[in-house]
Amino acid sequence: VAEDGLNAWLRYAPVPNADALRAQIPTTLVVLNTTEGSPVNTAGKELSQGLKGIVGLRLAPCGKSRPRQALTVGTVAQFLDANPTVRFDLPELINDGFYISVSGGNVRILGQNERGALYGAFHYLSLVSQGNASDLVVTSNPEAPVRWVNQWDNMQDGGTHGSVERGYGGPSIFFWQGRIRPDLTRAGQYARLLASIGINAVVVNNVNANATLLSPENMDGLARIANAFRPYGVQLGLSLNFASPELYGGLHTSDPFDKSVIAFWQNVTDNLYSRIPDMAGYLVKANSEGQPGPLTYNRTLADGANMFARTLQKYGGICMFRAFVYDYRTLNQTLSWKADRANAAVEYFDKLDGKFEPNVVIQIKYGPIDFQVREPVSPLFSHLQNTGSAIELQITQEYLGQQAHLVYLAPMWKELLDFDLRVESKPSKLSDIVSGKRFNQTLSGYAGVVNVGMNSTWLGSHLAMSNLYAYGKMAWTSSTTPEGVLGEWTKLTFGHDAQVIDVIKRLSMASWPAYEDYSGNLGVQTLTDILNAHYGPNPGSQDGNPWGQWTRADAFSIGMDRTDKNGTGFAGQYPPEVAAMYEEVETTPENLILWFHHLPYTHVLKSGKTIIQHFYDAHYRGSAVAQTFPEIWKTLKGKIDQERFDHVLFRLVYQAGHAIVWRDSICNFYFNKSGIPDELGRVGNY
Ligand code: GCW
Repeated sequence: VAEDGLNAWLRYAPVPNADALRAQIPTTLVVLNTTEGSPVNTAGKELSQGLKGIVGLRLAPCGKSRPRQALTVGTVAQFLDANPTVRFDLPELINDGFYISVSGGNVRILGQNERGALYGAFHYLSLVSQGNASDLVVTSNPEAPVRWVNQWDNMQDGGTHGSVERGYGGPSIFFWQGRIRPDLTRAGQYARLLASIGINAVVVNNVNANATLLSPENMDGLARIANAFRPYGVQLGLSLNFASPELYGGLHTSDPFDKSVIAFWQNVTDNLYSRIPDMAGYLVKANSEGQPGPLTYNRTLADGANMFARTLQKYGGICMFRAFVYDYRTLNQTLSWKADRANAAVEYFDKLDGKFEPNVVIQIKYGPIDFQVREPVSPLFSHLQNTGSAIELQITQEYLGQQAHLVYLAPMWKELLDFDLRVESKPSKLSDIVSGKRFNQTLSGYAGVVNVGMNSTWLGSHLAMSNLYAYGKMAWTSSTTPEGVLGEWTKLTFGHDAQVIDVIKRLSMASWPAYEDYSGNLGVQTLTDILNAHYGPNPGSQDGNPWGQWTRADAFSIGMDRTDKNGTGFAGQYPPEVAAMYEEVETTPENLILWFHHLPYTHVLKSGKTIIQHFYDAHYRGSAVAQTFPEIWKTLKGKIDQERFDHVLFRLVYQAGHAIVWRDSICNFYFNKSGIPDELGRVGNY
């Protein structure tokens, strides 16, 4: 089971209609590139292994003469080379895209490039796993070229292991004792999972980066990680510490305009590319949360990003530059009603649009603060029209229950991606901005903070893996539906039993709304402990903290006034139509009302309830929903293996209990603040 956990949705378990399916699949496999380590060769191995597991078919490699019916995998170019006489309508494929045709006993899986061929093989196996192998034609292209994941892996954690910041699945699969692990088996297994959902790069180290990563020994180690990734078409990316010239290079400055600094970085890049010719590029967190950056030298963020980007250009590498820039030392809520961390990204980046090198992509967290249970879409997406952007999502559930709570995130992502920013009063869905379509950008896309670890479930929880699966699928096709992709994942992970699929759907689809209900509703932020753990209820920490994550709760009222007229002005950072909507209490969607407005607890919502009553009711409702989770799960006893059954049950029981802790601490806290008892007599001094 532990091993199956590692295989996640790639278990290749036998399907119920295996015999019928097997009869439809050719028995000869033609692999158009058999070079060991090439993605096409990997595709061939996956097909052999997969079809053996799923339908019990042993594919025979093709001999000298080609049979008339075969399963063929390779790139379009390789196929045309090998079959000069075959008449063939070329599919319209872009980079990484693939084409599958199943007809007349022939299966052709062709990629625009090698990686695309591998994606096609995984897609085909997924179709067979879901019980479908008959006549079909699929042409699939990714919406965006950047489909990366980020790992916040530290090289060392005082002890021996590399820890993972905000990681809940054990120590790093890459680092150990300040070095790269000698055994990188897990790195390869991770790349395999990622390739199967279309992810093309992994930034392996934490954005709070350690400069010692740049030692020759560690560069050699990074090359070994890249080698483990390469058969899966996954490229390696690196986070850099901006101050490395001083911290590691012995220079007296890290000023991006200093010649020796520029030479230092060019040398680093050259050394990396001599070892890893296909490196994806860099990720940089600068001038944020105490990290060094160009502003320290009175240079702009663009000056900083461009310095890295230029070193990468001759290699085709990308510099992902994070928009998560804020200086918490300047935030002091007692000084000003207008202070607002949410304003920072647009303030820093707006004037820089168009000043970035073409291989810079601005990586923007979905909301203006920090992975809260509900945030409005970051307005920065509407400001960068001449610069590529990528949305940063979090698969690891930092504020969202840290994998100890089931929270299926795809519904939240879908809402964000579907949001229309109405730039220049034209349709401007977030998904069309990050696909590059809306502003004609060639480099743009998705970055997901995943933070898997050595745990045999990867994320620490079996059910949490649906978030990773959905992330990849949505980054490929943003119109992917949360329910559809969940059903697919469940079939691949837990089998075809209709009841299993139904139960996991019920639990998962109910989970984000429930978590929002018991952790922080009406857009007030996740009312968690903001000071350190970001786990469990701590509404008291939501004000007076130095992180600028505030609710401004007092005895009478609550919420950040982010209006233009009275507040922090954040609402005014949106294009006019959206700004107008958020500016007024009446037109602000109620699930964000306290994000944008400071209102009395007695303010009456559209439901007729006061804000405080809504708080009480929502917290009771959400925790009641969580109470049903273990009971619903128990109906699956005997339907899935005992180990996974118990593992999930343990977490759901815990979640049910913790939801009550959440409910009671939040309700009591706001009762104590406001003195207003619950109309239903559940909260108050009775
Ligand atoms: O929300 C904060 C997290 C930090 C993280 C930071 C970031 C890696 O709590 O752990 O640092 O965001 O995204 O840079």
